[in-house]
Amino acid sequence: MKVKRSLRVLLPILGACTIFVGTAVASNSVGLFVNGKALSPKETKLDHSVNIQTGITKDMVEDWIRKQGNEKRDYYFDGLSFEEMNVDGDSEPEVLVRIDGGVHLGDFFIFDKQSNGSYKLIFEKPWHVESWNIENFRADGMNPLFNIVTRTGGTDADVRESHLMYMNDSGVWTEAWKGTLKDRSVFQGKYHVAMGSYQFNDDNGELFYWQTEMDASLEDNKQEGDSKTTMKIFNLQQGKFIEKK
Ligand SMILES: [Ca+2]
Repeated sequence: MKVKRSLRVLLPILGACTIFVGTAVASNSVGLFVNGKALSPKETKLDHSVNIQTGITKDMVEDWIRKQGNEKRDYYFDGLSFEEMNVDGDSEPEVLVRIDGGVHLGDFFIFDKQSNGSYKLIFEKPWHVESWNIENFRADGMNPLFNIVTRTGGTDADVRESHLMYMNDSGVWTEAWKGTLKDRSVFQGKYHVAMGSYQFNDDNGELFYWQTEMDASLEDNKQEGDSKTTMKIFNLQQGKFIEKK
């Protein structure tokens, strides 16, 4: 395991109504953003009027995980950070938690506040989550869509993926789409690299995804041969982005 970064300090602030407030996580710094725009400290103060502080602490979150977590192994609580965000249509924030256990190791959880005030685990994956951000697009009537970027891999492989996820009307945290952002592996004595990105067309509800594949030298990472780019289009059908044929 690599040296762990110190615990990131997260402000227990939640967004309300259409204003989304979250903590921008960066090493040794805390910033706030609203709808993707960075806020100055002055603007941040103004937003406290629409936010609630629920007083959730790291110790409380660890306790929930000890009691409700699915994994038999120990969790690496030194790498835990969390953020309160209202991911659905009710008035209460949910708590998104990630444990950074190394480059490719980690855990991801969502806890939902119950009517008796307790928090219930509603989603868990052994994912190393690099970031979670609200998307600037969503289908009509859909809860906010989050881009959750995960990183997996091991010896000779490094994969970064984007999961577009949301809370459906039944309270199930749902993956609407998953795509590769970067996939580097060793194949036939060379690196094989795939780089991808997506964009949503809010005029017609189509999700575009492009991917470029190429080979590179193991010695100096320089490209060998031609690259190949492909494009796919996805439509939202029953809450998931399905490839258009
Ligand atoms: Ca909620």
